[in-house]
Amino acid sequence: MNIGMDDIFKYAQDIRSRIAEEEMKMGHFNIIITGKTGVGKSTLLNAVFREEIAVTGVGRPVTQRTRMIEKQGVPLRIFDTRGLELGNTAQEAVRNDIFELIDWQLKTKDPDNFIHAIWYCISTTSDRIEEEEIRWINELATQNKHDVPVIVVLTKTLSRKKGLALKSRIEDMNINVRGIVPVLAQPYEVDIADEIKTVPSFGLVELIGMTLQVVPESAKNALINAQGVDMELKGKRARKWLAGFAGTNFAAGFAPFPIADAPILITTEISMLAKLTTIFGIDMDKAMLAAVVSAIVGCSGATVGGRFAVSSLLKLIPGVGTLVGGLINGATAAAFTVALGEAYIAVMMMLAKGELKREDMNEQIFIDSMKDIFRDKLTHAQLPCFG
Ligand SMILES: Nc1nc2c(ncn2[C@@H]2O[C@H](COP(=O)(O)OP(=O)(O)O)[C@@H](O)[C@H]2O)c(=O)[nH]1
Ligand SMILES: [Mg+2]
Repeated sequence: MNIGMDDIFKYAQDIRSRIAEEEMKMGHFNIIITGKTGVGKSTLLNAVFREEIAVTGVGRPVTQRTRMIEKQGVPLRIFDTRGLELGNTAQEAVRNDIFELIDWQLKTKDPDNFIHAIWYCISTTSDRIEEEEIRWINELATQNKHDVPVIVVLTKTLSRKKGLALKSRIEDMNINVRGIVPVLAQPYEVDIADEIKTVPSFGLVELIGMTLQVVPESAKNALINAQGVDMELKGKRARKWLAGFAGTNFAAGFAPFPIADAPILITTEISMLAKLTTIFGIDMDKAMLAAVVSAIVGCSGATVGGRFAVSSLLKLIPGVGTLVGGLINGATAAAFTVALGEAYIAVMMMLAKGELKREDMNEQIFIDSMKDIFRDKLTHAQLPCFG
């Protein structure tokens, strides 16, 4: 039996709907970012997160001096403060705001509202660090009621040496924060003897790694999804989830079913693709998902091979040979599903790294390379032994 593009779009639609459900379930990573105006908070946010959130995100005031920025489809809420550079009264107001915000979110009793981390930004370009500011950071770190971890971000670090020197000077001031990370969020251009040199950005992967260590488990998936600097982290998380998934879904007790009745994607596989997309944090629209499904069945024409394609793919799995009695058992289904998940992760990785452009996904070259990856994963699949 053949399947047509209508069927493919129906699968794409199903995956899309499941992605929306998974996004709802995932919850948010909630972060306060603070520090004086001009230290580079907006620049940092735009460099770290996968969407230009500080520029395009709509901020709504949550208190007099704090606004909340969020963006549809990104599991992230940023609380951005203003006025720290102003006089004592304004500073006092910002401080009260931060404590109140932490308190207020806590009182909702909904963990999805809790503040998970605070980034306090200090510019490395300022000549001196004010003891008063360090005292305040210490107070923030030790006296907030929910033990929200504070990380000091040393922004605009043009010289790593200077950044590290500043870091150890702050450490010597007995500050009680979870970490101090020098970063340069955006490459910096300098004129040296009439020549323009570029200082490359750095420190962002370290900042995400450190933040990931100190936030609660419930916020980790949202953070990994929302960040856009460490793609390997996304891949690692997705693969880890995938490893646990197959074992629980196709274990002993899985009723073998005839290949003649097999849909191109079973419900479990649709759920898997949705979950992997949400862990990774990538915007896969219907057309892209349709391209992936087309690639799985192996053709891009109006009518494709359907079940025949799947059965010939199954035979690639070592040890399966000819399908006995035309039945797919749990082990075969597991191996097939894991290979599909791995191929899908590989595609998301290529998209995230810019090695694959979304507009190229409808091209034969994408379909061929997805097919190759999938076939390779199948050929190297291991049949799990259950129970
Ligand atoms: N090249 C470069 N410029 C930066 C960096 N961080 C901040 N800036 C510049 O410093 C200025 C203030 O940054 P901004 O992010 O608006 O600071 P905010 O007030 O704390 O949000 C802007 O002109 C930025 O372009 C950086 O990492 N690299
Ligand atoms: Mg700003």
